[in-house]
Amino acid sequence: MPQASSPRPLLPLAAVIVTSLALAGGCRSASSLSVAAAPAPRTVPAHHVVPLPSSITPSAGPPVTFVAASRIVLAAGDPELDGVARLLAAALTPATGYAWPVVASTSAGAVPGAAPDITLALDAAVPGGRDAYRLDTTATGVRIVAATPEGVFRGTQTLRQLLPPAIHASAVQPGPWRVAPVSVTDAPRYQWRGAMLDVARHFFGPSQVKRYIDLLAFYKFNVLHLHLSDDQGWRIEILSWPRLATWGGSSSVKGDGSGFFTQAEYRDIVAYASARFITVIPEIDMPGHTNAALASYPELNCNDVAPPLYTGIEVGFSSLCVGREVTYRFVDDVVRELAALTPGPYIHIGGDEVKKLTAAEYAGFIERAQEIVARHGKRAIGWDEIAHARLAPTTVVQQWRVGKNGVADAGAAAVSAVAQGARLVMSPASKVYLDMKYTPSTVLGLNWAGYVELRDTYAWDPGALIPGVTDEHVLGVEAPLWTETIVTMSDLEVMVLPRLLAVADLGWTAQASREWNAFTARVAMHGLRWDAMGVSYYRSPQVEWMTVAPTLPRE
Ligand code: TNX
Repeated sequence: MPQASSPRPLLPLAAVIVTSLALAGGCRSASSLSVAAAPAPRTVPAHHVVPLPSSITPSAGPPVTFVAASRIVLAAGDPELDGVARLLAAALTPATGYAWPVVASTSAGAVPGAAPDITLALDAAVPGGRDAYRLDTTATGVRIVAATPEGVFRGTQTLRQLLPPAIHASAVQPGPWRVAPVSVTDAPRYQWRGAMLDVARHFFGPSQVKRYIDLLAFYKFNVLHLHLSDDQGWRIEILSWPRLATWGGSSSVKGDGSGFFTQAEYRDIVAYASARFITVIPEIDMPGHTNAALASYPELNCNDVAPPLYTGIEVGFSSLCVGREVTYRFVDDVVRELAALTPGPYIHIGGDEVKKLTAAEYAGFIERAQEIVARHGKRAIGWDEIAHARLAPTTVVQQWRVGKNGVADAGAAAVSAVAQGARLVMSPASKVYLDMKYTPSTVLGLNWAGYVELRDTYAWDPGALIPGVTDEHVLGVEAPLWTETIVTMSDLEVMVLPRLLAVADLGWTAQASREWNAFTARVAMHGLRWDAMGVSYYRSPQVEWMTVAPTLPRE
């Protein structure tokens, strides 16, 4: 378990300093170990916050050291902040062992207690949108203020990252629980900062999905897209078509698993995500990637014969029978039940990799599916192939395909999408597919889009990738994790960490502030955080992982 203190000289965190490898506490990467030359000096940043805030500067005054009597104070006793405060208390209690009572201040300002407090406040004047916040260390502790509870929540994640890594431990640690004097103003670049989890190829249950949500929230993601159906499995209970889950959910890739969410479990996941200001977007992939549904109901097949369950990893061989009306009753029932489970605005209709239909059949199906989604009060989103159909202006296109030059054919789909008024979520496989192997020696994952090391995920601009698509067309970024080869939570974590941090920075941080060396210097401390959380990760040789956390001076 990492300790908050270290035996080496204290580093002045109030400034960005360049120090030698030895002073930095022996941080080494695998690659620096293998070269004979003296390692290059490394930068120790003033903080290790990911994604990088808009502005984070050292401020005057002593560090804030929390103690057993520290509290979470709601300025003006705002009840809207109660949920955020309780989540923060729950995050801080295990490692500190402190009670972290949530108290309302009686007047507009925090009533100073005997100990440094965390004050949470709403102030409509904080600019930058609903995620924006300010965080300052003050004479009475740390103050986080935002126009919305969402903004305050984002600020609490920054506060967690300003505390030593041992704060994430599940048992009491010695501390001290100290925050360097700092002033943060922050707001995101994009409104869509997403991750997708494929629960169809291998099922991940409610507690595993919640564990992933915790990680996403920590890095200020606000969208969790659940890929709920595919050839190998159907993972959501649909009351009007019950065999989808009971039969379609009984398989997986390699046949080594099964499972589905009951509607009650699904609602609980949506609520858990919502408390952390993450919108869940359900995907039913149609008209292809539907073998699990076709296996469950013979009438969905043009020949009325249900195929066997499928446990391989080929794509493109299945399709709903688009000429039959029963298909649209099926789509309508599924979308109606999903819409009732979905407080968020979007239903994802898939639309990728259909090899069985003509272009006209495909477009006709997508247009009807899009109408059904609209009739149930939701906006449609689909993979970039849907741009070859007529799109409603509210439809969102998720760009995933790559070619020789990084985009190729997908460029045409994206340009067609924006010409129709649609906006794009950027998920280019060669950059943000978290199921791609990092290197040829990565055990898990696939490599059809290439090898994707941390730097490949980090070093591009979502607003400038596709010629003819400008930043105003881009809603944000989303990193899918397809699970053909991913079975356990630890498999999942090794594939997403550290690349998830690059995605967080892509979605949150202004392009002009994004710089690879500074990014990896901040990522370097997160390995200690994941060790404390008990989370697995890939020790990319592109990061000089810290082995001991820096400590703060007492005054
Ligand atoms: C392509 S991306 C797919 C998925 C696979 C993935 C594997 C997309 C829309 N379709 O069906 O799982 O590649 O990397």
